[in-house]
Amino acid sequence: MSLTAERKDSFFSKQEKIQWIGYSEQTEEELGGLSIENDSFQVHPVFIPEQVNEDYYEGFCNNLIWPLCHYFPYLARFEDHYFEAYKTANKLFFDKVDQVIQPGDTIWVQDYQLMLLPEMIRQKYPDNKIGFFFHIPFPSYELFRMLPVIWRKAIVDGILGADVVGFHTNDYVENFLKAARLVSGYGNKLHYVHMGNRIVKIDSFPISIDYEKFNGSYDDPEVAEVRDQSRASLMEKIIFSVDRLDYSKGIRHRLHGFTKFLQDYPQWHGKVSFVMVVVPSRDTIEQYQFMKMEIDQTVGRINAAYGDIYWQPIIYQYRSMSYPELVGMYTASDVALITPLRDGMNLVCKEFVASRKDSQGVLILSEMAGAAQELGEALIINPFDINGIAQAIQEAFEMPAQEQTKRMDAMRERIRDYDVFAWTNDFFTQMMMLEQEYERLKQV
Ligand code: GDG
Repeated sequence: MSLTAERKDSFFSKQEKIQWIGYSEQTEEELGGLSIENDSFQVHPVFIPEQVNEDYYEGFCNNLIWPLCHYFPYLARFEDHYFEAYKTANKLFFDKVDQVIQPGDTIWVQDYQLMLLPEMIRQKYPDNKIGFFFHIPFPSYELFRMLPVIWRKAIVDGILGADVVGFHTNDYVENFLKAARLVSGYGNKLHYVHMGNRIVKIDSFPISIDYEKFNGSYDDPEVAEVRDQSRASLMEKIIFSVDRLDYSKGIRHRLHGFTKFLQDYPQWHGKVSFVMVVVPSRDTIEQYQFMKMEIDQTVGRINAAYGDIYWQPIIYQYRSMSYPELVGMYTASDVALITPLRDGMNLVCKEFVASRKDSQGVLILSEMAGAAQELGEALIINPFDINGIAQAIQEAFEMPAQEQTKRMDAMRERIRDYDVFAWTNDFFTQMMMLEQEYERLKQV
């Protein structure tokens, strides 16, 4: 995490150097003892043997937990060796924590790859403060219960090794509390779970972005150049989307929605460019390769059916963009079209809004993204409703500038007031205040 100088009030900037523990793609030999360290943090690599990592990361994490939590249960694969590898990998992370940890250290564990780690740390270090943050949706109990009993109990108990457990939205909090009650019998009072001699707070912390960085980039010359060039070379109206290649992001539904728009509103033929950037991700998994092929074919079909020698409706790129290109496109676009079928939060929509220093542009956002709960001024759509997507594009294109400003400013203010630094501070403050807060609530 990088911190800007302006945010001296940030929790981390008042602390000792951060010890960052993370998986290393390079082996110990390849890394050759190289250590990454600067004034603010020091990195400690965790080496996971290739076979373990395949079953752990591609297996348990991406072939099971990811599809289950994103409501794609038919893609979930339940293999015993996945869970064994998951335990082994979490233990390797624990071993590294064990080498680095100091009395009084606060440990912040991130995401679904490490759900067993908080409890492992708790058992050996009962007095250290531990936080856990879950970046993807925590699913309804009916999906969670598809996991074998031993696995789901290990996950709930593993997470509850923390003092504070954070999710993006209240819905995910409620889902987790229900799982904790039904899987392990833990009741809660006002989102505090009682674990014998300690309490765990379960709460929502909607993750955010570095608002000032995106807002400030508007005037960056490289960003302005991309903006100017895109506006000059693309059509009158520009729609933009960018996501990792993933079935949860609703890329195919978006394409169907755009096709319906072209069918229903022919007045825009020759006047709209849909710039769709898909960033390669997990492309060793068969499901992702198949999806990529389908996207390629659909884009080809749409361009062939509607385009002509002067106009190509979809400009499609399957590779990542540089930061100036990304913000250049955020600020050149009339519409950001964000249609996930499920998304823990979705940062792209927040970045789009923060980048719009000109207070123009329309955000079309899926109700299935955690961010929709904060960004009610967007045009909220159901990504499965193809007609709804088409109508929202039409509404966005016709929205008066004044109305765009009103909606955009309301969203910008909200993101500015709760940026990623506020998010971090919020989480750490709750960890530090846990016991006092609990005592106070008991009096109420
Ligand atoms: C997970 C959850 C949750 C993407 N392409 C390029 C690029 N990006 C950057 C975006 C944004 C990030 O990657 C993507 O964040 P998202 O939130 O949209 O999605 P996930 O990767 O699925 O993240 C999600 C998040 O965790 C945080 O908790 O919001 O729900 O799934 O920052 O800007 N950046 C550049 N070029 C690209 O081509 N420079």
